[in-house]
Amino acid sequence: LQVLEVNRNLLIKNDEQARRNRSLFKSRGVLAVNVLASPGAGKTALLERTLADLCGRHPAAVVVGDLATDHDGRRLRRSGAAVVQLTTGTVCHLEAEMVARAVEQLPLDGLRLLFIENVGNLVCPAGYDLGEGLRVVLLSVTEGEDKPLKYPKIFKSADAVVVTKTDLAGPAGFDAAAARGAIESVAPQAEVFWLSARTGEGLGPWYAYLERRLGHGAG
Ligand SMILES: Nc1nc2c(ncn2[C@@H]2O[C@H](COP(=O)(O)OP(=O)(O)O)[C@@H](O)[C@H]2O)c(=O)[nH]1
Ligand SMILES: [Mg+2]
Repeated sequence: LQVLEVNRNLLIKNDEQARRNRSLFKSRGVLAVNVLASPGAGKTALLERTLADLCGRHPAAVVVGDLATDHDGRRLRRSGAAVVQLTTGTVCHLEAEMVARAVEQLPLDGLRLLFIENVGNLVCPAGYDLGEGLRVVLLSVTEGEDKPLKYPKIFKSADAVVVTKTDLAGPAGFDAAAARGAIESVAPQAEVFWLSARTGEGLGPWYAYLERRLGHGAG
C-alpha cells in the first residue's frame, strides 16, 4: 500500500511538471515530440534521418535518454542539431523533470521542433507525460506484429504509430495485415506510418504529418 501511494504521488508530481513543460513549449511555439519504442526499434535512426531532412526548414533540437552512454547523443549531434543526452542509470523512462532540466541547456529562441527520444522500452515510459505535443510510438517489423496487443497501454497513448524498418519486412516474415489489424484494434486514434529510415521509403508522409502538426500551433 505504501509503495502504491509513493508511485501515485510521483505520477501526480510528474503530471504537474509536464503541465509546466507543455505551457513553456506552447509559449515558445515549439512542437515537442516524445518518441517511444523498444530498444533497437530504430528511434535514433529515424531521428537522424528526420533531422537531416527537416532541420534546414524547421530548427530542431533533441533530448535523448538512455540508461548509459552518450552513443545516441553523439549520433544525433552529427546532424548539427543541439542535443542533450540524459543518462538515467537504472530509471527505465524519462520524467518531465528530467526534460525540464535538459531543455534549460537548449537555445529555445527560434526552435520549432524538439524531439525527445525516450529510454527504449514499451512499459515504463507509457505512464509518464513529458509535456509533449505529440506522442509517437515506433514498432519495427523485426519485433513481430503482435506487440500492440501485448503492450496496449503505450500504443493506446500514441498520437501516431510508426512501423519502421519496412525494408526488412520480407526477410523478417512480417505480416503487415496482422500488424495493421493489431494497431487498429488497440490504437484506433493513432495515425499510422510505414517507413524505412534506411531506404527512405515512406518518409514523405511522416514529414508531412510533422509539418501539419507544426502548422496547427505547436505545444
Ligand atoms: N534495415 C534497417 N535497419 C534499421 C532501420 N532503422 C534502424 N535500423 C538499424 O537498427 C538498429 C537499431 O537502430 P537504432 O536507431 O539505434 O534504434 P533505437 O535503439 O530504437 O534508437 C541499428 O543497427 C540500425 O542501423 C531501418 O529502417 N532499416
Ligand atoms: Mg536510440
